Amino acid sequence: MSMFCFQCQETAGNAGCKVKGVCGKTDVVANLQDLLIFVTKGIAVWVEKGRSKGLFMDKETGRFMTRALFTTITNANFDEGMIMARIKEALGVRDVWQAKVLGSSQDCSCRLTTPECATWSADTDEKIRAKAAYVGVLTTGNEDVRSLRELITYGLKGLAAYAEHAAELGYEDLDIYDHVVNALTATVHELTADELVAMTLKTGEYAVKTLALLDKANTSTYGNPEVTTVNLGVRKNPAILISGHDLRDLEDLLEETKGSGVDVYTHSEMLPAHYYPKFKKYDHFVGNYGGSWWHQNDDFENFNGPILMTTNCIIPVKGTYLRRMFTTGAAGYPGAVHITDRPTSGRKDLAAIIALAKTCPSPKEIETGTIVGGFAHAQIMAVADKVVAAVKSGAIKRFVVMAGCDGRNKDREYFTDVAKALPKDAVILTAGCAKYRYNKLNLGDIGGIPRVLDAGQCNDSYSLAVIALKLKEAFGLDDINKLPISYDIAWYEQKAVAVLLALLFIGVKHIRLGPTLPAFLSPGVAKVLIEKFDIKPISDAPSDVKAIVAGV
Ligand code: SF4
Ligand code: SF3
Repeated sequence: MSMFCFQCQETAGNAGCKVKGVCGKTDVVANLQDLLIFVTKGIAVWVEKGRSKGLFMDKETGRFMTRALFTTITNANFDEGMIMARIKEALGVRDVWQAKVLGSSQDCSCRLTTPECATWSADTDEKIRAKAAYVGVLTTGNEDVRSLRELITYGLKGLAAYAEHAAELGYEDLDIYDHVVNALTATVHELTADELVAMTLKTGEYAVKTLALLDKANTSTYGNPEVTTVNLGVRKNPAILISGHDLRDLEDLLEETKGSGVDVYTHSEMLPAHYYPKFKKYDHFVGNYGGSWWHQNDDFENFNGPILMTTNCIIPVKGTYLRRMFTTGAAGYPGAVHITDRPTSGRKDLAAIIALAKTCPSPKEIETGTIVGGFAHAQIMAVADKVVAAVKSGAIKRFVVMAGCDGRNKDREYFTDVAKALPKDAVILTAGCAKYRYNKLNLGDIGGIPRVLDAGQCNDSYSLAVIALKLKEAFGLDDINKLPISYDIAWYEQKAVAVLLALLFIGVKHIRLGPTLPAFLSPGVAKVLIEKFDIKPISDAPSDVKAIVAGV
């Protein structure tokens, strides 16, 4: 075994990638990502110790930790050099904290232990690579403790991604960064299983808080999403395709391409950007191109112009488009040009991507037509009376939350089958790239309310929680689980883990999860989740639709 990773749904054999990632991550990159997490835990240890000496978290450290966690999320960064550089930076941040905490006495009077992640160091790439193979998931021997430590870590990776997007828009919360420290240190101290379960749920609470912060950042900056018809066709101009989740990067791109003759299209999780009022003013912001992330080999080849990957999900490049692919932020891919962070004021330097676009042919048309989205919480609340009346009259009998991720696994056809088989009085609430399994099916509407309500990116999952809580209020219910809402969640990467923990925190039970239950849940931990929250694996579409209709 040269690596071990089981953080995503596509892990080899639903057990663990041991030689190379199914995602395309090499063993070297996988191990370096483990080491980056290890050293980031070391930073957390010194911040925690610092509290007893009156030293507290600052924005730079919190931001560094969340960026480091985000870098290791599935399909964000495949670039060995970038991860190596980040490990060295992390060692530097950790050393500064260690020096501050120890002061001149070199004595830590606090009673907390000092695990190896807080003290190990290396001064060459060779030593870093050598250590990287020995700090991963399997260093925790007890299966249940390992499972809980990883569940917390993956929830944190998702939370960190959301925090990072909010921070890009100038919204940060030291309390969230402090939770990152608490949760990371919980994975290195010798805690009981009960204490780790409590920290898992606490991470769910902070996932809600972080999603709320991101919602505030997005809506304060770009306005509340509006119901919008998005074009799927193409124009004759040269163009840039932007993918991933970062709205600030899109804003920079739209501003920099203004008047240049270069059009901008969204791909995959960037689709919901069209719903924001502020982005509607750009007449060169043309539409959405292609499907969800795993179709990118075909979509990017056909697009003809440059592609900007702002975050996950990147897949291994096949074909000729690598010379047209750029990454930025936490994303990285060997051979793709990386656009550096924006200066303190101003925009990212996108000159290279725009210059390349001007030399490229216009995108090849792969489909035509439109899709409709923009049903985030403010829009739903604006028509809340209509929705409540439709439920009371029986026109809408059930809402089915089918949010989450898409993926390559063939079993994901289940989600298309469920969408098709649900009765005409059921409405699907979605967010995330899971929607691509059914958002082009034309499932119709109920009295003007579309049967697929897209709240946005996985980053907008907060909307689904707000909608559920508001409906609970509107119906005067004392328990969110009494609403006519079923949860049929598709997960793939760690942001979905954060969303799952957020749903558990707000009290949602009976969630169906698929296409498989996470491999990182040990039988013991899975049992706790099943007993406490009635989480269940998906079954087959006909059986699940029958159960959903019956409210089971
Ligand atoms: Fe395997 Fe997923 Fe880890 Fe990639 S991220 S190495 S596919 S478990
Ligand atoms: Fe998708 Fe990667 Fe999770 Fe944002 S783009 S939902 S998988």
